[in-house]
Amino acid sequence: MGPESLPMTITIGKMTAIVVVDVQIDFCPGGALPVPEGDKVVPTLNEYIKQFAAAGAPIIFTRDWHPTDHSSFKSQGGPWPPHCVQNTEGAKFHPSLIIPPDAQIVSKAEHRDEAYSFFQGTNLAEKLHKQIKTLFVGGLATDYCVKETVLDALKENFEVYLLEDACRGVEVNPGDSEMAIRMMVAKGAKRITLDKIQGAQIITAPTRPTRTSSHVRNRK
Ligand code: VGL
Ligand code: ZN
Repeated sequence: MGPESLPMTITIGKMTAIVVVDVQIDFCPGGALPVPEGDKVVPTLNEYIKQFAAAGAPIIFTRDWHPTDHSSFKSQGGPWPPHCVQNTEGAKFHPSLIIPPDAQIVSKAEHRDEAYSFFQGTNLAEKLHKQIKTLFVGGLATDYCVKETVLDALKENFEVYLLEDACRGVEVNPGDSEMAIRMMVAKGAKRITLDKIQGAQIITAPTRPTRTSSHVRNRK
């Protein structure tokens, strides 16, 4: 299947989760490790989040959550300025991000080792597989945590959609985000944008196995 062959029908329900990666103050303009236009993902992500909430689909937020002496910090010989230190202002989610009360929050890189993917160092894949088949992934940064999370999710045999209009990259080297997207797609991720989900009809499935799911169909 080529990248153009998106399925006509996208189903959103209990088996499809949205994963919002690291939309934290430190990764937004003015923060300690700002992603250019990082804050621009917020309004778009909020629209996705509302759609998933309306469908009763699981909503997961990841956060970079480092100790003060994290190995990725320059002071420890790593590549980055200190960022997303546990319990600091910069580690908080962007204030405009909608966080529904029943959302799951997953902290990562809590110990000294760097972990760009939220599957790293957790048994999350195993837990999620009990219920979830498909992950819709967006957030920050396209060329680090989003990329590693998507690639790990594909390795763990999830179906993965990249929210192409709701992610931004650090771009240490110009073109890094584009390259990251190409790699994710090459490994099997499908790109999707809000218009494919928004304005769609949410209907309750009539058959028993999917009874608790809502289906979102594109109006063609
Ligand atoms: C990230 C650099 C360092 C990310 C986290 O969330 O993409 N990037 N730590
Ligand atoms: Zn980090």
